[in-house]
Amino acid sequence: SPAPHKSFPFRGLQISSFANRSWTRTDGLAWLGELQPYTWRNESNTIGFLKPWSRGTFSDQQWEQLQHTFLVYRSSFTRDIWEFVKMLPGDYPLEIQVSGGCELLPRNISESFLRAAFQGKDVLSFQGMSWASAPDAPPLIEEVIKVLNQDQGTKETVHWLLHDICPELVRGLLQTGKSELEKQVKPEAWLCSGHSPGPGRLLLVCHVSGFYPKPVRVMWMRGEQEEPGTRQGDVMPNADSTWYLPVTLNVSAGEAAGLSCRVKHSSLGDQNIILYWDGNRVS
Ligand code: 7LP
Repeated sequence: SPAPHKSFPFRGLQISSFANRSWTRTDGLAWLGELQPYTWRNESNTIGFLKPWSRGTFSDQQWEQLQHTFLVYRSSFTRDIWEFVKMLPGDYPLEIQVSGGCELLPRNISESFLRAAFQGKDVLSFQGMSWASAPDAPPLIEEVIKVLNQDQGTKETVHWLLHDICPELVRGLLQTGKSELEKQVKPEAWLCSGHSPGPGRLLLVCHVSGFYPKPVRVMWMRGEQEEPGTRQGDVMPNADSTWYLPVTLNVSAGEAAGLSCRVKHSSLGDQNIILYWDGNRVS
């Protein structure tokens, strides 16, 4: 298959909360670009497929093996942390986040990573063939790393997951999920004036909505010049899995005439949307 022209990073996330000596839960989820193909709730013993294409090109048997690997991992991880807490100073509650994934690059190269955070701060990562502590990690992490690095079997499994399984999974998902991943939906745009920021001033709002994928560029312009005061709002989700973005400009009422809003989006090709502010409008 041809090299993908856009990149779709794959990342798996694990969120583990240890409230006290007996209460814990671990949830997992995974993203491919801005789509979420997998979920794994603490209550479930199987990874949930959220897309019709989540199986990728793996066989049922390959999925069973992966499923089994992750099930063993989840219970071992929980037991490990309980052991570490007995060994080390520090107390509950504990919050551990693990993230890992890969991205296919041109020329059949792929890049992988795996790292873990403790109480919201990066503490360790997997580098090459072993575990390493993050800069500024608390000293107790060195003890954890010593123990982890003695487990050759786990290091080999992690290496296999990161460098063999992950890129192969992504290669399959790019095929089975192609049409959804490459979906393009054109934005609509309209102009409004917002709450006046003060006497004699206008807040011009350029609303852009209904576009997919997420990257978009919206600028307030005077002729061919971008207005320096342009302020991007937050990109917000619509209910139909498209995006919405408001972009504002604070101007004196006298300077509003001659302004326009320009929208660039991949779905539009070279045809930008350009809307002109009507200086005579009443609102
Ligand atoms: C799969 C191997 O996460 C993220 C994906 C990692 C997949 C690892 C695995 O499950 C555990 C079981 O190992 C035993 O059986 C294996 C075969 O099934 C092999 O034979 C292996 O040799 C044998 O030991 C193993 O128990 C492992 O330790 C599970 C957890 C590994 C792990 N570590 C990284 C994240 C830890 C972050 C801790 C941070 C922390 C800790 C304490 C306080 C603060 C912060 N292997």
